[in-house]
Amino acid sequence: MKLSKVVGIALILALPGVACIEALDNSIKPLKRATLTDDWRDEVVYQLLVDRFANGDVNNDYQVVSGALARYQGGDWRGIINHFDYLTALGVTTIWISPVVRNVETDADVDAYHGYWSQDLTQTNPHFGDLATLRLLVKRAHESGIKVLLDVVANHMGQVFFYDMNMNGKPDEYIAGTGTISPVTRTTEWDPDFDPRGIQAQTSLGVAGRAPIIFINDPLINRIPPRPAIFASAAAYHAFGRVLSYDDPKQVLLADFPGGLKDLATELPQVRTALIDAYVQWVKLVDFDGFRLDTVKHVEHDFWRVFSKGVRDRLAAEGKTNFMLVGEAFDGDDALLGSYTRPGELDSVFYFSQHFQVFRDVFEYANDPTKRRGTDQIASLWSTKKGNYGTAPQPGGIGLPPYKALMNIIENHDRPRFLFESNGNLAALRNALTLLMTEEGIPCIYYGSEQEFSGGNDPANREVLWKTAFSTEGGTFRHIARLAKIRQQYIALRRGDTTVRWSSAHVGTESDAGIFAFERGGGDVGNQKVLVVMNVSESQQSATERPGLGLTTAFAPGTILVDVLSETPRQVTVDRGGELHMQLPPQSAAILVPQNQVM
Ligand code: ABC
Repeated sequence: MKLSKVVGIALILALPGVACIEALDNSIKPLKRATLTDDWRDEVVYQLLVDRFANGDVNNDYQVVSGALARYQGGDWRGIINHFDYLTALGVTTIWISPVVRNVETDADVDAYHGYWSQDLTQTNPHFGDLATLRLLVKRAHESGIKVLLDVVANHMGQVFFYDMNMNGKPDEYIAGTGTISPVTRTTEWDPDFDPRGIQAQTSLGVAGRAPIIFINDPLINRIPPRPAIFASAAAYHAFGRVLSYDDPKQVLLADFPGGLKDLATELPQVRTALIDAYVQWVKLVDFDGFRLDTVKHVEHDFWRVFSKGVRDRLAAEGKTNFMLVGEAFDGDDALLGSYTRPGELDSVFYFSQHFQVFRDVFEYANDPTKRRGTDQIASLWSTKKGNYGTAPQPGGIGLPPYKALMNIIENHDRPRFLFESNGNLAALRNALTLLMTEEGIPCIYYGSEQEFSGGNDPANREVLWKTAFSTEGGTFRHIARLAKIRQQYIALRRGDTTVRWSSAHVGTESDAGIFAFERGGGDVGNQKVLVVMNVSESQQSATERPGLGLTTAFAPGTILVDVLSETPRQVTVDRGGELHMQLPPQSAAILVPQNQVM
C-alpha cells in the first residue's frame, strides 16, 4: 500500500463523526414527524451556511483554515443549536441550512465548506456533526417554533470521477499547440469543456469514441466512489463535460457544473428513484419541513414533476404534509422562473427576477443616476405574477397558489452583498428590508444581513457570523426584528392580497420621485388592510402626489392612519376626497394601519 493512502486512512479514522450511522440504515428509530405550519406565508426564513453561522463543537474543526473563506471555518450543527435565541430575537421562524451530506473534501485548493459537492447521499458531513446532532438540531428547532429547510442537490455529484480522454488510466492536464502555428488549448480530464457528442477519447490519430469514466479512490480527501451505489456507475451521468454557455439549452441540462461537478442523468428512472429515496429518508430520520432545491433549471421539468410527487406522496403517508418545495432557478427571466411552478412541479421558487429588477435596480442602485430605475418597475414586475407563476396550489403541496408563495430575497450566497454593490448604502438596505418584510410572499433573509455584512463575490459574501459575537444591538438587526414583529401582528402583511396604489418612473427631482405605495388586505384576510408607503430616492423628500394627482386609498375619507414602523408617533389622515397626501424623507417608509386596528 502506498504511504499516502496509509496516511489517508489513518487520518480518516481519526476524524470525528466519520463512523456516523448511515442515513439509509433502516434500523435507526424513525422520528415522529409533524406538520408545523399551515400557511408558509406566516414564515420568516433565514438562510445560513452551517460552516459560517456558529461553531459549537471544536472536536470537528479539522482542516479548518481560519480566515481563508474558500476553506472550512468550523461552524457546525451544534453551533446552531446553541443560538436559537439569536434567531428568535431576530424574528426568524424557519431556517434553510446548507447541504448536510458527505462531500468530496477539496478540489483545486478550495474546500467543500458550502456542502454542494456531494459524495455520499447517505451520510452526514462530519465537519458539521453526526446524525444524532442533526436530529437534535431539528428537534430543538421545532421546540423553539422554528422549521428547517434542507438544501438538496439533484443535478450533480461532486468531483467523483475523471474522463480518461487519453486512456492512460490517470487524470491528466495537458496543453496542446504552440501558439504560433496552432492555437494553444488546455485540457483537464477533471473538468473538460462541453462536447455535444459527449466527452471523447483522443489519440494522436484522432477521436476514439466516448472517453472512459474513472471513479477516484482517494480517501485522504474523501474522493471515493459515490453512494448510493448507483452513483458509482458511469451510466448514471451525462458525461458531456463542463458548461460553457448558459444560453445553450442543451448545455444547461446536460453539462457538468463549473468546477467539475458531475451531471446526473436525471431522466433515468433508477437515478430518479435513488434521489427520491435518499432525500425522503433524510426527512424520515431528521424531520425536515421542506427542501430548498439547488440548480433547478439544470434539470428537466419532468424530473421535478416525478420528484415532487414522489416526495409529497411518501411524506404524506408518514404524516408530513405542507412540505415546502422551493427551487433555485438563478435567472432574471420571470417566465422561466414561473415554469418551475407549473402544475405538478414546485410550490415556490426564489423570486430572482425581483432580486434583480427591484432590490438591485431600484434599491441597490438608488445612488447611481446611470443605473437606477423608477418604482414603476416594481409594479410592472408584480403585474405578471399571476400569469407567470400560476393560481392553482400544487396537488399535495403547501396549499397556496405559487404566485402568493414566492420566496423573496435581497441577498444570497451566490451574489455580492447589497452593501457591497451599493457602496455601503445602509439606508437603502433597511428600506429594501422593509419591502421584503411587508410584500406578498415569503421573506428570506441571508444570514449576516442583520449584521450589515458587505462581502463581494463568492466566497467573500460568506462571512463568519460568530465574529459579531451574535450582537442583537445593531440598527439593522433591530430594524428586521421590528419588521418581523409587525408582520406577525398584522395578518394582512402576511396573507393579504396586493394592490399597488402608487408607482413612479421618476428618479430625479420630481415631486413623487422614488415613491411606491401598496395595500395589503382582502383575499384571505377579510377586511383588514395595511398601506405601505416608501420613498426610495436617496436625495430628496418626496410626496404621494404629482401635479393634479394624489394617492387614492381603500380607506374612507377621514380615516386616521398610524405609522406602526416609526419609533416616534406619526399619523396621517385620508382627506375628504379619499386621497392620502404624505411626505417621506429620503430612503424611508411608513407602514400605515387604521387607528382603530393598531395593536
Ligand atoms: C466555486 C467558486 C466560484 C467559481 C466556481 C467555478 O467554483 O467559489 O468562485 O466561479 C457551489 C458553491 C460555489 C462553487 C460551486 C462550484 O459550487 O457554493 O462556491 O463555486 O464548485 C447553486 C448554488 C451554489 C452552488 C451550486 C452548485 C449551485 O446556490 O451555491 O455552488 O451546486 C448558476 C446556476 C445556479 C448556481 C450558480 C452558482 O450558478 O444556475 O444554480 N447556484 C447566470 C446564469 C445562472 C448562473 C449565474 C451565476 O449566472 O444564467 O445560471 O447560476 O453563474 C441575471 C441573468 C441570469 C444570470 C445573472 C448573473 O444575471 O438573468 O441569468 O445568471 O441578470
